[in-house]
Formats: sequence, structure tokens, C-alpha cells
Amino acid sequence: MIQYPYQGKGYEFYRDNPTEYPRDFLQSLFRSMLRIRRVELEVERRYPEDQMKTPIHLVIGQEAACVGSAAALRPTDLVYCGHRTHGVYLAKGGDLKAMIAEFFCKSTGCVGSRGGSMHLLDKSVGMAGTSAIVAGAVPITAGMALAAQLLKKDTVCMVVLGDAATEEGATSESLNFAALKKLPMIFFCENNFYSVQSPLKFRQPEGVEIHRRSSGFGMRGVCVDGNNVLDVHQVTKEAVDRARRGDGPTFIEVRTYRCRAHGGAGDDSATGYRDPKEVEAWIPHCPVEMMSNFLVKNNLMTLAERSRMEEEIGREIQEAFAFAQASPEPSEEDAMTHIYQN
Ligand SMILES: Cc1ncc(C[n+]2csc(CCOP(=O)(O)OP(=O)(O)O)c2C)c(N)n1
Repeated sequence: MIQYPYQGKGYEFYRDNPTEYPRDFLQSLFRSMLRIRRVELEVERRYPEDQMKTPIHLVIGQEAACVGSAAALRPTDLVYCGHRTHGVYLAKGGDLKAMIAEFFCKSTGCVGSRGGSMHLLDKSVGMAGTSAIVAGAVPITAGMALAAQLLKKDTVCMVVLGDAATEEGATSESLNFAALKKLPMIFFCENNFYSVQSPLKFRQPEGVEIHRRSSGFGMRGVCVDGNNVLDVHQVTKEAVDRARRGDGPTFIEVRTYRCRAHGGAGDDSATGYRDPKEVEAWIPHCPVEMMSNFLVKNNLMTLAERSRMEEEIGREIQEAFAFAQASPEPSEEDAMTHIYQN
């Protein structure tokens, strides 16, 4: 029998009392996950055409982590994340057309074609930035949280990091500093058990639980099933409330699974670093389908409502690609803007 890396209660059932959330809210969580999934599938389908001149890191399988956490934040709260950006950016409210245009290196891209998929940002919704340097986002977010604290702003700052980013010194330093200063910050760790093709078991001592490390820094650490959007939302909301009250940072570990290759389109399990059966074993725990089943079973969404969402999202995605492809290339003069020289 295949051992799942983690079997949270979300794999068997959702929260005991699902109706504590309004129907509209529950549907919006589902819709947001479905939208990310559909965008990712379309990006993946078109990627081999080689028109998108950017590396990509698909988030298929990890949608609940992106959506559940972002839904606990206000638009004015700030999020910074690593290289797996698409889901976090969209969940935080980033503009889809500008994201796709960025992939196509067009002037209408969210950073004017300067960054590609690993440097998305949309300040209008608090998507403060993303970084290709593993753990690079962590001290930057601690700095943003320090600024918010010093300026007495009511802002919570969340960094989204992978399990490998917890192995970097910058993360340890930031944990210490954030705990010391009681920063209004959340360390949101998406543990998908892999760093490129290196499984966690080759990188960290057996028995280590990532979220427990934070207690060594004097910081609260919690862990939930990252494929259960309601559990993710619940723990993030608690962390946000604590941070806003001035009670300091929280480290959240959510356990989830990357269903595609580390980078690019398709699955690379056949190269031998993970058993393709492990990937298959996660299919029944798909965050999108689990939430869909839960909503339908509890009469919180009809299949007709889901079909309508699929249609609307499908149209929106086609429009975003058409917009990106019809957009102009950046001009030569534009290459000289935002450049610092003294
Ligand atoms: C400082 C640094 N070291 C190495 C790399 C190469 N690299 C890119 S992504 C990655 C793995 C990151 O794994 P994780 O943080 O768990 O995130 P995931 O890809 O699983 O979402 C590595 C080692 C890098 N970009 N930056």
C-alpha cells in the first residue's frame, strides 16, 4: 500500500460544521481554486508552442493553499512569495490579463515584460512581489512587516515559502527577527515534499516537522492539510487576527503536493526521483475536486452552478490570452526605464 506523506483529516472529510461559512463565500473559494487550475492547464497546454518566453512553475495540486490563505487577508495586506507565483498572485487578486501578458513578454505585462513568471506583482491588490531566489522573499517580507509596525499601519505581511526555503539561513534569521520584534507577519510554508527533484527525506533529518522548528525561535507554529481549503483558511485567519492584534508572527505549514514537474509543463516523475504511483495516489485528494464534492454533497453548489463557473472562467482565460497575444512588445526606450544609474 502506498504511504501518503501526510494524511490529514481533510482527506476523509471536510470540517464537521461546514455551514459556519456563508454559501457565497464557500463558492468563491471553490471558484478561485477552479480558476487557478484552469489557468494553469491552459498555460501548460500552450507552453510547448514556445510563445511564452518565461520559465514556469505550475501550482497544479496546491490551489487550496493559495486560495485558503489569501482569503483570510485584506487587499491592503501584503504578500510576497517565491518562484511558484501564479496561484498566489491570482488568489490575492492579481490581474489575469497582466499575468498572461507578462508570460508573453508584452508591454502590458504586470511588470512590463521585465520579470516573467517569477517576478509577478500587482501592488493595487497587495501582491507585493515575488522572488526567484529561494528564501529571498522571507527577509524582504520581514522588512515590510517591520515597516508596517514602525509606521503603525494596520497591515499584515505574509510570505509564501516552500519546504526547501526553510533550509536557508535567511529564513532562520527572519524567524528570529520576526519573533523578537513581534512583527505582524505570517510565514506560510507550502510543504510539497520536494525541492526540484530532491525529496524532503534526503534533505532534512527523519522525524523533523517543519512547523515545530518555529517554537525554537519562540514563535507559534501550526500545521494543517494544505489540500483542504477550509482548514487552510481557518489557520490563516487565526494567524492574521493574532498579527493584527499585535500578538506577533505565526509559522504555518500546510502539507500539499505538486502534481507537475518542478518547472515547465507536464510531469517528470518518469525521470525516477519520485514514484509515478505516488502522484496517482494524490489524485483523490485533489483540492479542487474535494471542495467540489463537499459543496455538492451539502447542497451548497449545484452541478449547473459549477458548469456556469467553468464556462465563465474558460471565456475569461481565452480573453486573457487574446489580450496578451495582441499586446505590443515593449519599446526600445522602455528598456531604459526603471534603471538606476549615478
Ligand atoms: C538561493 C537559491 N538556491 C537554489 C535555487 C535553485 N532552486 C530553484 S527552486 C528550488 C527548489 C525550491 O523548493 P521549495 O522552496 O520547496 O519550493 P517548491 O519548488 O517546492 O515550490 C531550487 C533549489 C535558487 N533559485 N535559489
